Amino acid sequence: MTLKDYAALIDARLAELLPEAEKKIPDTDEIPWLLENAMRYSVMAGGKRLRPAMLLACADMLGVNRAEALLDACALEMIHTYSLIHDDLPGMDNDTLRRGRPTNHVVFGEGQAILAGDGLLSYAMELMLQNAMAYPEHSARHILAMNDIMAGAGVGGMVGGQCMDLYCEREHISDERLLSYIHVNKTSRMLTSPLRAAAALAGFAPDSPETTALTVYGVKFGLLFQAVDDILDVVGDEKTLGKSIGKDAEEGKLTYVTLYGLEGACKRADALAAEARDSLAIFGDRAAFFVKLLDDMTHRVA
Ligand code: GRG
Repeated sequence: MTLKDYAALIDARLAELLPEAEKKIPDTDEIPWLLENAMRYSVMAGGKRLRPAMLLACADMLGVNRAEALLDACALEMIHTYSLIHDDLPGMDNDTLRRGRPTNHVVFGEGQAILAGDGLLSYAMELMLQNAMAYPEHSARHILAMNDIMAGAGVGGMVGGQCMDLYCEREHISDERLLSYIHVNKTSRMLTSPLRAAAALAGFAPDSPETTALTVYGVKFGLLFQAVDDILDVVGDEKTLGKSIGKDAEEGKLTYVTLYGLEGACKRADALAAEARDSLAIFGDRAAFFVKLLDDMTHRVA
């Protein structure tokens, strides 16, 4: 299975979970049409489906029943999409283009966009809980997986990273240790949690050699992903990327490119890819998807 194959599986399930809704007064317990359509707008706008594909590919590698992992994978993509919607708000990055479309607040207004993000986060949690309840024989594994996903997305994870990012920008702080905290938490954690969650679903303990190796891969992969993101913000094509470019320089942000220069950032990305590849040794040939992913991400244009 390739990244595209996994993305197709996830797209199909997400489309079922967030169907197009008609305008009507909602029944009690029903999602209002407006909220459903605002959530659907951003979730179904495309996107690489990287995080949920990593969860499913890792589940496959470790022998987890794919059906048992699919809802968690969709939930992860919903959480990622919520973070993009909120990141684009005027109070944060104030962006008007995402996934090749006008951003959520441009179409639905700021208030509804905040709610679409909130809605995706809480809907994701509901779905993961429902999934856990459907497999009572594996409830401990599901709780561990949910913990990895929510901790990666949460206050000591992505939200914490975003908080320090806004803080550094506002206060014009360029501390290297804070930058490292921001990159690891804002970007890497959401790319590590899919792997840790899959390992949890497979029955591996959080401190097992397998989970530890996957965590190292996730962190390195995330930093590589961020380095390439920073490089593309300088040399990428807005149309291909589907989002605004040149914003980092415009806002005077501290990035891999400002820190190491363009060539240095490319070298750093190659080094991170090599370190991530080494961490997969424990899985041998079974890790082929993740080896290829490093190559795909290093050379991505979107
Ligand atoms: C608002 C809590 C909160 C967090 C925001 C997502 C995010 C954190 C910031 C976006 C800014 C940014 C460029 C982060 C670096 C990496 C990243 C998350 C890129 C977007 O992910 P992709 O490339 O997007 O996987 P697609 O659209 O393919 O899913």
